[in-house]
Amino acid sequence: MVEWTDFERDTIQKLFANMNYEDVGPAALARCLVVYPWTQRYFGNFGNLYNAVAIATNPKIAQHGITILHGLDRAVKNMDNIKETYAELSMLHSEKLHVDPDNFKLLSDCLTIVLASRLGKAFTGDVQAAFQKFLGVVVSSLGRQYH
Ligand code: HNI
Repeated sequence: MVEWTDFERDTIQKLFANMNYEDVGPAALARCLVVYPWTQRYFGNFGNLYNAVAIATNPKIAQHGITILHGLDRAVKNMDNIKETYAELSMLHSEKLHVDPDNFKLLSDCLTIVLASRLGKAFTGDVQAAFQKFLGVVVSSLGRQYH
């Protein structure tokens, strides 16, 4: 069971309340596919992923980036119950999509970098610490149904 300080809770709620999902989600997923090209293998039916520009302008990737952020929303709304909240999504990624769980961490790092670029000075060490802790719980919960 994860303990959250008031600052951490408040920071996570505010970060997501003020986040532009249409910007951050697509940018984070596109970055993940560019920086870690082996992650492209799961998106074989998403059309053109030929280079960084193709990935950044691929509407299916953009849409899926937004879907992922809405997936994170569930954890934001259930910060005390993230493990159970993601039981089904973890099963889906494991048994149906066969996504290697190491990739969750890679995507979460890209999300951090994109958010840092958008927030600039407001992305202080304390804010990053809260965000990384939150993403760490998400990553571990998404990986729980793997065996
Ligand atoms: Ni992920 C589908 C959430 C990481 C590959 N993913 C989803 C869906 C959600 C979601 C929500 C839609 C489920 C449904 O249709 O019921 N994914 C998340 C979250 C993370 C994550 C919250 C981590 C932060 N997914 C990843 C990673 C990969 C990934 C790292 C691969 C590298 N996900 C997929 C694929 C699908 C998917 C592939 C199916 C897409 C489709 O539409 O065919």
